Amino acid sequence: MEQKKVVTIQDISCFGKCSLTVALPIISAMGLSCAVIPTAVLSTHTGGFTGFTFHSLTDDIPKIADHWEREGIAFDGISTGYLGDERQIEIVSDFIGRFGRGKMVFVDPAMADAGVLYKGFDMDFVKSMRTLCERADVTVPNITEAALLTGTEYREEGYGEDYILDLLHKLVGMGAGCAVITGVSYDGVNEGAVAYDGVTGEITQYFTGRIPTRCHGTGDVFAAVLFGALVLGYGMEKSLRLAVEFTVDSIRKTVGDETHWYGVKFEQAIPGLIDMLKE
Ligand code: PXL
Repeated sequence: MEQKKVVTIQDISCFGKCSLTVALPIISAMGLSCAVIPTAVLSTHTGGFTGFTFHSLTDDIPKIADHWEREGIAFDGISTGYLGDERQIEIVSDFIGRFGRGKMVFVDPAMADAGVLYKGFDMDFVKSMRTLCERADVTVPNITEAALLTGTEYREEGYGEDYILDLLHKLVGMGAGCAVITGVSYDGVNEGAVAYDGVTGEITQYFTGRIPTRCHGTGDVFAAVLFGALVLGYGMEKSLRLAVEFTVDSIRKTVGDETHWYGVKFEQAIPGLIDMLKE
């Protein structure tokens, strides 16, 4: 049987476990053929490191697209993650226009967490990211990103279902086919993700025991599994369960190891992910 083929478009942070160095191994382990477009090369990610290098590959993206078009290469799905600036978002949007017709377009607006934008981003960047989310079949912001994208007040805790549903309705109202908000905890005891399908109106959610810690790169881990599972044809219910359980398992394997502050040990959770896929 022909193998499903996807491309993921995000940076390579050479050290630090996020974006491509997380997406590629996870998507490959799920049995998909995963092509990449590295949008930039950084010596490390920008969370917790200072003095990192940043080499943009924006101008290579149209050339890669031109070559792939000449070769007749096509994909079953396209996912995007951390992007460096507004021009890069525009060029990635153009790539989606050329390769994404009728395919799954999955956008993780990786730009903020815990109520604050990542280093180097401002509200113009948010505005630009909104245009990418508008054309996504599935977009997966955390609460901070969803609040920024929709111009809604950010709430760290003590919110209820109505707050999350309001964010989801606004995201779908912008044009996203389906919105999934990650890192949702109503009671501080359980944490998970809530999805709203703008076409069917269906709400799907999956929660599991919350581990009270913040680890870098967990949004990228979650996005890789959810994207892979949806392209493989699993429904939202199973896909959300796989993504939440794998993310939590990666965190569980990391907490308590202070030498591993820069990312999660997702590698050690991969055998469990493969078992869950077979269920
Ligand atoms: O995990 C998201 C991410 C991806 N890539 C880079 C980052 C971050 C978050 O800080 O800095 C370069």
